[in-house]
Amino acid sequence: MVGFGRLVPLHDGASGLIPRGTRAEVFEQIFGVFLLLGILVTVVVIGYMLFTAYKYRDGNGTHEFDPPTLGELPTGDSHGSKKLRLSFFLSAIIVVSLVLWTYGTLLYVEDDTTVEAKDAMQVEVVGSQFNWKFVYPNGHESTTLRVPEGKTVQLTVTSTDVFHTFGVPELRVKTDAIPGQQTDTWFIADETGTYEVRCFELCGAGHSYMTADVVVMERDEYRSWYDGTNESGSDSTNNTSNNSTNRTENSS
Ligand SMILES: [Cu+2]
Repeated sequence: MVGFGRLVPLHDGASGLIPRGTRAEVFEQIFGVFLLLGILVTVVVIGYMLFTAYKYRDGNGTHEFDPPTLGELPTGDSHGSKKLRLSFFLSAIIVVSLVLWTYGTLLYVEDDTTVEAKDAMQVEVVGSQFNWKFVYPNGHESTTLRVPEGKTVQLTVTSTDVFHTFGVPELRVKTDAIPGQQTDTWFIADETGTYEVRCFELCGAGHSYMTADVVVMERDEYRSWYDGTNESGSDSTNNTSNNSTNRTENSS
């Protein structure tokens, strides 16, 4: 499982300011940057507040400074207004750069052309009440998505009935499944294992049970499995001899 343990990993495709890599890595970097900035802002704000509270604490009526009196308006040319302008200016720079950086990063995540250029493997995803069906380029259909590790998988997602949302939380994948439309998304699974697919759009009574598995296999293992589905032709019915995890695919 890819957790938040590795904050801001900078290996592989990380180049320049905008992070590259799998979706999980990209979202971890966004999380890391926001976490660091959040900590920084907290430390500065709380620290300055405590410092000010101490500096201007109530003494014995003796003050080293000239405290404002009730009803006195702040004047524009004091030391304080410079500080106010500086802090406002700095905050604006931080917020604007953060917005631009996040936007650039998300553009990379959503960019179809980067994915297509990388010799991605294509799988169609069809959602229906209440299951997911995966269709491979050779016509093989399954209710389990099998993919090789480390390879870009491009998904074309649609639905046969109502709105669904296809999502694999651990791989940071989520996209709408809309009848009559196709939405594209992609992911790269770095580690072998089984990941859970869920529906993220309340679509009816069986919504909570609308799950499936993504099985990430070693490349050779995947190759031989996929060749096996190839031999048996491109029939569109259940192919139980090649996939023992097939479930019922038909809904009413
Ligand atoms: Cu659903």
